[in-house]
Amino acid sequence: MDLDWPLVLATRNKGKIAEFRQMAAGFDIDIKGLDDFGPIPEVEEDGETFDENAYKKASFTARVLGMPAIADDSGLVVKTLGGLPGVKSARYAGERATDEDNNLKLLKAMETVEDRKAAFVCVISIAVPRGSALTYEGKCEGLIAREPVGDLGFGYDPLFYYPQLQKTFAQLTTEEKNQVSHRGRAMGELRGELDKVLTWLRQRLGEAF
Ligand code: ITT
Repeated sequence: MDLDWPLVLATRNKGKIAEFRQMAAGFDIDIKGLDDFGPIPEVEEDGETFDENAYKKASFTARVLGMPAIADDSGLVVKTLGGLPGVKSARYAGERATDEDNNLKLLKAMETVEDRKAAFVCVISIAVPRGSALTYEGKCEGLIAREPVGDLGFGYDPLFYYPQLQKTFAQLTTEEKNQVSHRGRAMGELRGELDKVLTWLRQRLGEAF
């Protein structure tokens, strides 16, 4: 696939950027993160669903930068915690929480819980400076481990045990994780419609410029 413009990933999360870059390896696409553009206004992630937040991040960034943007809103949904940390996954232990703070809080909340079922969810939204956006969703089911295992990946990866591979996500290489993860699956959906996406983008950009 060839794009005549850079693809802006509306994220400052280095773990996400690394995974998207790995997925795009082999394609001639120039992927940029928000940190490549210097200071730009922050979008408020106050939506109640992954869908809403992904759309907000993608369309806000596309408008501010005047070029197409792709955003990922994702998180961990734990059944026995009523869906928490959910859309608040990045800020579960507080506004400035680190991954370690969030993992500790989750372990504490799950201390006496027997049912460890959880799912990672990812919604990817592609937006242009004006108008609607396209969205793709991916989900991956697993179990919350009793202690952190592995040091790869980011976020809740050390606590997300994937039974099919008998490993946590933090024990998988980026390539291995992308093959089964929520983000990899959402991107798989997008790739399945790539021709449609490119036509959609070219039409909208033709109108915008
Ligand atoms: P941006 O909004 O800048 O993209 P963010 O980290 O704030 O970065 P989200 O609001 O989408 O992104 O929150 C996602 C959080 O969910 C992330 O910080 C992790 O804690 C968790 N998460 C999402 N995908 C994950 C993955 O693949 N592995 C581990 N944790 C993940």
